[in-house]
Amino acid sequence: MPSKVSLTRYLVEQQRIDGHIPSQLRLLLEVVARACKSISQAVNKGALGSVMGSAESENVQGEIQKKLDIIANEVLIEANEWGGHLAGMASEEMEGIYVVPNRYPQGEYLLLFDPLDGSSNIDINVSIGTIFSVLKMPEGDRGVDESDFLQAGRQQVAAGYCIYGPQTTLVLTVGDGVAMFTLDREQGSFVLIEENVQIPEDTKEFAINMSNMRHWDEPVKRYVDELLAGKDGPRGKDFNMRWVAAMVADVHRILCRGGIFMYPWDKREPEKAGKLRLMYEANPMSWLIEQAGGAATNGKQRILDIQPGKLHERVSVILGSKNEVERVTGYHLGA
Ligand code: FBP
Repeated sequence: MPSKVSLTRYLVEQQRIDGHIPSQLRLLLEVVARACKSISQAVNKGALGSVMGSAESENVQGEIQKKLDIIANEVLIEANEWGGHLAGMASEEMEGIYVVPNRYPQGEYLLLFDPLDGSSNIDINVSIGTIFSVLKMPEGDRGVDESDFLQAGRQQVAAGYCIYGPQTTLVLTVGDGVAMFTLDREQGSFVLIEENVQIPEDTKEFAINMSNMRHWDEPVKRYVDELLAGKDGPRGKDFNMRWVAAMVADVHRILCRGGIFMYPWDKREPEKAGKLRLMYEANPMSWLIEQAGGAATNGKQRILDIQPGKLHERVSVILGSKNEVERVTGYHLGA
């Protein structure tokens, strides 16, 4: 690999050499990356930039928004509005879709994002991130509405996240494996640090919010009990637990060293399929995990095959090292 490969060069090669992506998608991803760079600067400033704390307003999920949730949302909307590559956008922080004004030619793509995932970590200086998913605008469709966005995760043409932690790292797939880029603050550009990321099929590390144990369904309870029983139990080996309470950070750890992440359905809100959102949390993360050799289910089926019914739909999430995901999914299917 040549000395320093910038994100731009990587995407140009994906377009020109490998023909994986059209120029419009390359340019769109560069706009998203630039927006993440601005968000990273705001996050990095913290209290010095008076961006900490709540915004006294609620989002469509009924959650109190953080100031940074709103700032990140605006940065992504404004950056992508003028790019000309998009027909519309959807965000965790917006009830309805955002239609790119028709003073721009209608773009070929739809962008969905969680502008700042892990909001509960914002005020305590723990990793947070932006998660995004790109879909094609249905052929010949003039004018955008919510139904255009309701495509199964397997139809994504790009997916990724940018984690704002000790480093700012962008992780991306366009269907040709997973690549990681770290922001070189001196140069102001993302530099390739790893290509063809692979997740080990087995692991000794699991991530779940254990405080919800009494609310879990039997298959999850059985699976976690066996992990906790360690080498004296049916699994015959010890497991360690991690929980950052930011999906972007827990998934990044799994892409770096393996593991299983679970936010399953539980009895607290039985009418909801889960806590996390299908379109701009579970789908992009599931495609990244699969592109890195892992697996992602809702306990019963492959998340990328779920046909969405509404924009802010929730889903039970089990993803990571293949053999562990298949085991807990098997427990749900009565194996
Ligand atoms: P948002 O912060 O975008 O609403 O995401 C939800 C989330 O923070 C996930 O990132 C994380 O995995 C989960 O909720 C943590 O939930 P809990 O607070 O129950 O541990």
